[in-house]
Amino acid sequence: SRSQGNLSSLPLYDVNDISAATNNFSPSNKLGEGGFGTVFMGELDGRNKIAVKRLGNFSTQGLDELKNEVILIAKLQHINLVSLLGCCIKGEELMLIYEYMENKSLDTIIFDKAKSSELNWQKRFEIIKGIARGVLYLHQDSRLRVIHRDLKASNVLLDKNMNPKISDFGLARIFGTDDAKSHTNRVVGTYGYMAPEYAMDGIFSVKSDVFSFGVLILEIISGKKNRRIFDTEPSSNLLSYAWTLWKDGKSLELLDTSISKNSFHTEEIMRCILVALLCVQDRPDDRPHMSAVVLMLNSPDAILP
Ligand code: ACK
Repeated sequence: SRSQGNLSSLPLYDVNDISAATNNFSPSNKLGEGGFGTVFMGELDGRNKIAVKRLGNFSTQGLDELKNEVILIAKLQHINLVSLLGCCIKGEELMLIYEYMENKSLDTIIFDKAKSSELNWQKRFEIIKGIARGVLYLHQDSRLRVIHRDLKASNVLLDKNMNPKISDFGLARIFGTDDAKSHTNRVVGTYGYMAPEYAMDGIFSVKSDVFSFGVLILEIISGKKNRRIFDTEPSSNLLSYAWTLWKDGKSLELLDTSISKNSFHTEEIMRCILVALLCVQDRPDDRPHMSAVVLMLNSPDAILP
């Protein structure tokens, strides 16, 4: 049963309809830890599979702030964002109910040799483009402008058709204008994906998400975790490095062997790498906006430097 709760338009579910709650969040149903809380597998009304995020104990003020954020996030609807189906409040506890994502997170696949071999280039490219559309939607929706702040492989979930959906908006911040920048003393996010101005000075903007997205592209293509990529070449030299590789035709060295065998897609792969390298530039102003990223990923004729 659901009712319109005080969380504005977000359906409010009865705790008795959520199996994960009625079986007292049994550890065997635990999917993992996400930003702000633990995620459990469950069913809604005994039928539909769901993921329930159980938020930790908050102070009354913390809970209020969180509710505000949830109200905003609930308005975001996009095929490349994990949908928030509703919530459930039990005393001081808040549970968020999400659609269930059969294929779990991207990092469980791309960094696993056996599993990643099933992910051919075409699928990887679709995943990259899907994530890009999701981030673009967050950045450019005219009612709400959201900066995710923690884009990474473990925050991209895959549905049963391997469509990517961005999750974990716990750290997201909402912005009014395109070029707004903000400063925080509490840098949250994941080292290795963080833009330098954010990691060092706490400055975040749409361009800090663009940086993380660039790292994500390189991971999806190479099957290597972010740190390794930056160990090989300093990021400021990466762009010229990619050009050299492209010109010399030995580009595929960087790549996961399972996709590099198929040279048929060389142009697309290199285009992706170039987009990624534009995204991970040190200066935020040098990085493209997501609208340009989506354009470059989709169009063979997009102008590159
Ligand atoms: O990689 P995973 O198994 O997939 O571990 C993480 C963990 O919970 C913490 O985020 C999983 N998870 C989160 N949301 C969902 C969801 N909607 N459907 C399925 N699994 C989820 C995620």
